[in-house]
Parts: sequence; C-alpha cells; structure tokens
Amino acid sequence: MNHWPDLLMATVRLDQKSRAIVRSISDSFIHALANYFGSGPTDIELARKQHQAYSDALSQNGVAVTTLDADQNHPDCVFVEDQAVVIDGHVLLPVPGHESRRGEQPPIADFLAEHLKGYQICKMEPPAMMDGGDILRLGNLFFVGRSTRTNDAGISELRDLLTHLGHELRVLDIPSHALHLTSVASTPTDNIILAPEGYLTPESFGEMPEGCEIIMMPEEEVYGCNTIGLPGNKVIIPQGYPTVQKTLEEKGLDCIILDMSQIREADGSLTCCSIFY
Ligand code: CIR
Repeated sequence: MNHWPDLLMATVRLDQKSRAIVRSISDSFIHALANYFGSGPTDIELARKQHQAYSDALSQNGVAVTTLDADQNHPDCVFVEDQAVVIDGHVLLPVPGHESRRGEQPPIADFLAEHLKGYQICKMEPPAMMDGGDILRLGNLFFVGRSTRTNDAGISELRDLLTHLGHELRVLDIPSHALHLTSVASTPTDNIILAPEGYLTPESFGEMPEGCEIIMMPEEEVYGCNTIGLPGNKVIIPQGYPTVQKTLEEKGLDCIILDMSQIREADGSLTCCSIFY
C-alpha cells in the first residue's frame, strides 16, 4: 500500500470510546506467544474469568462491547488491538508483525466492514508491517514504536499519511526487553502519558504539547503503565501496581482495578484486548 489518501491511523480519543470489540480466549491460549511479561498462561479457566471481568468493566462503564468468537487455531486471538485500528471514518488493517498472528485478522476486518458502513478500509501490504499495539495517540499527536512487530516500511507509510493529514508522528525505539509501545505506555487521559523508567525516557517522547505531561513510573511497575482511560474520569488499571494507582488517583481519576495475571502471562495488557471503534 503506497497511498492512504484521507486515512488516519491511531487509537481513539476518550470521547470516542463508546464501542469496543473484544474476542474470546482460544482453547489454545496456553500456546500464546510469551517472551516478555509472561512465560505462558497456565490456567485457561482463570484467563476466561479475567477476560469476562474485563469485558464487564467496559460494559459497566458505558462501552457497548461486542465479543467475537475465539479462533481455536490462533492462540493469541484475544489480543485484538494488534489487528485493526479505527478512527474518524477509517479502518486500518495492518500486517501484523508476527506471522503466526496474521490469520487472526479476517473476522475482525469483516465485523468492522459490516458495522462501519461507509468507513474507508485501508489494508497494509508486506513488506510494511505494524501491530496496532505500537500506536499511541495523545490528542492529535501520534507516537509509533519501532519494534520487532513494526518496521520502518510501516512507519514510513504511517508518516506519509499523517503528514498528509497535518498530524505529527514521533517514533520511539522500543527496547529489546519490551514487545510494543502500548505494552509500556498509555494515555490514561487525553493529556497524560504514563511510561516506565528503564524502558523509555521522557525525552524519547519529545516536547509535550501545552497542558500535557509524561509521568514516569518505577521500572517494576512497567505492566501497570498500560491503562485504559474512559470518559467520566475513569481509568482501568491492572491489579498490583500501587504507584500507578496512587498517581492516577491523585490526578482525580477513578481507578477500576482488574486482575490480569493470566493475560499478562501471554504478554497481553489491558489495551491489547480491545479495539475501540
Ligand atoms: C503476542 O506476542 O503477539 C501476544 N502474545 C501478545 C500481544 C499483546 N498485544 C499488544 O501488546 N498490543
């Protein structure tokens, strides 16, 4: 794909978080890729309970959630964030960076095409590759992680696009001990970036727009840096990250805390399990 006229790729802003896709956990989940936070899930029933609690937390906080069926042949299918990115009337279907995950995309693409009539569908082609988990949005400023899943060809296409649209894109190199940009950073509000020491530096994000800030967390709370900001000053955070919780509460946010232990074992974080559209 050389031209993406009129396409904008990014995660959505808080005010756009009214609908989300999630996907059930595969029977083969114990075979999910696990090289960073986890060493592989061991308890599918617990994983399913945690995933249900996640879905319930979204529903109970104003998000209309649709659950797609699991794909038993794709252990990582629960991690829908990587497969499609929706914004402002456009659906981007990237080439997922790990070959084993490319077959997860068709049902997600079909669902979005069916439910987002009139949206422009933009399909990336190899050699460009990108996981949705490498994209972070702060207002109209975009960040992309250069990672094992997102290459320069993908970034270059994204840059062309965002330049065309008048938006700025900044590239961060994801250290080898992390999977994605969103694995280690998130925007609990539209003016805060949460990021961990030992993985990223404030400088790597560049100068922040007025009114925005980067809040650095201790390295050991890296997993807690992945949060889902929701309208109404709410934020979903994983259980077990007290500095993250205290920091966000001091910012006036209402924290909804979820046990993500089995999802974490498959290197998945909160944002990985949904696509807002
Ligand atoms: C993988 O390695 O692809 C999965 N086990 C985890 C994907 C997590 N997704 C994300 O960070 N957006």
